[in-house]
Parts: sequence; C-alpha cells; structure tokens
Amino acid sequence: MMKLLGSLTSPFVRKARIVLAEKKIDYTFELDNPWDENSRVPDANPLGKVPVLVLEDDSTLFDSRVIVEFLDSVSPISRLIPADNREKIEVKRWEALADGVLDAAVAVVLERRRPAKQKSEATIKRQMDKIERGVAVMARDLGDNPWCTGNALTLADIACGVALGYLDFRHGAFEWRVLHANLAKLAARLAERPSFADTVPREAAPA
Ligand code: GSF
Repeated sequence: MMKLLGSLTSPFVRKARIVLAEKKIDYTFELDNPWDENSRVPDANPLGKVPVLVLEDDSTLFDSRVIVEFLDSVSPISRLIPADNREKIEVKRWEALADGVLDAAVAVVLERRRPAKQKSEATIKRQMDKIERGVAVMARDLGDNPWCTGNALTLADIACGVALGYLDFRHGAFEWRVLHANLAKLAARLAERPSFADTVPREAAPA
C-alpha cells in the first residue's frame, strides 16, 4: 500500500490527503515532522520536505504537485485535473497561485519564529504582500462562479481551500473573508466535504 509521509499541520501534506480522500485511494499516513532532528524525511526526499509519497516499489514522489498529479492518474474516481490541455493548465495555474500563497505564508511563520535580533520585518512585509495580492487574484478570478474553474470541483478548488484554511490556522489576523465574500462562500462549501473536515490542520495533541 502507498505511504504518505507528513505532518498534521503542513498545508502541502493536507492537499495530498484531500486528493487521496476525494479519489478514495487507500494509503497509510506516517507522521514525520521534517523539522525533528531525527526525521526520516531526508531519506525519502533529499529536499527534506513533506509530503513524500512512498510507492509500493519503495520509490518516492515529491513535491505535492507531482504527488497529486500522479494520484489523479492512478484512479478514474473523481478526476481532479481535466484531460483537456488548456483546462489542465488553468487548474495547474490555480494550484501554483495557491501554493505560492502557502510558500509566503509558511515563510512568515518561520520568520516570526526567529530570535528577535534576527527577525526581519521587511521580509515579513514582503511575504504578507504576496499573500494579500495572491488572495485578491484568487477572488478576482473566482468571481461569482461556484468553482475556481470549470463547473465542478477540481484541484484548483482543493489548492485554494487548503491555502485559505492555512491562513485561518496561522494568520488569523488577515481577514480574507471580510475582504472577499466569494472566497468565504467557496471555503464554507469545501469545509463541508469530509476530505476537508477530516484534515483541518491542528497542532499534534501533546504526547
Ligand atoms: C513544499 C513543501 C513544504 O514546504 C510541496 O510539497 O509542494 N513545494 C513543496 N513542506 C514543508 C512543511 S510545511 O510548511 O508545509 C517542509 O517540509 N519544510 C521542511 C523544510 O526543511 O523546509
């Protein structure tokens, strides 16, 4: 059976878990925090990042974009990436936008954790600007449509929903719902799906 290495807080891991759930693909979830000094993640991904998907032949896939594109191809259930090339590119662009917002959001989390003397407010501001511009473009491109692109759930909605959920988790002060009512509606609809409800990020329960 395939094995997903990851944490309960990583949005990129959550994206993979949601795709696995939507496509009803069986897998084992192995918790491994890449920041732990004795993490095994570097053995599976030289970049030392999660998620990593370990296939039955023990080969490994990374990063989350490669993982979800692979997963969409292994099962015909709930196609999340359209076959038509133009539509596929549109979905991948949405995913790049959402993942880019996540990269900036994670960068701010890491910068805030640095010792006061090393923390750079300029870096935090630069990354927050990327988040705000990225979310504004998500809202602009969604418009009044029920889904990010096309007329059904795709990877675009999953990636955006994960990014918005991570902002709730780590950037509560950024009131994206107030700024963008259409994104709030999309997020609320996605939150009702078991794939989303079962993967809401949380700090691991204290041991
Ligand atoms: C990003 C994964 C990532 O940053 C992907 O999978 O899409 N492009 C990659 N993962 C973080 C955890 S989290 O913040 O989501 C990670 O593994 N960081 C450990 C490190 O050494 O950077």
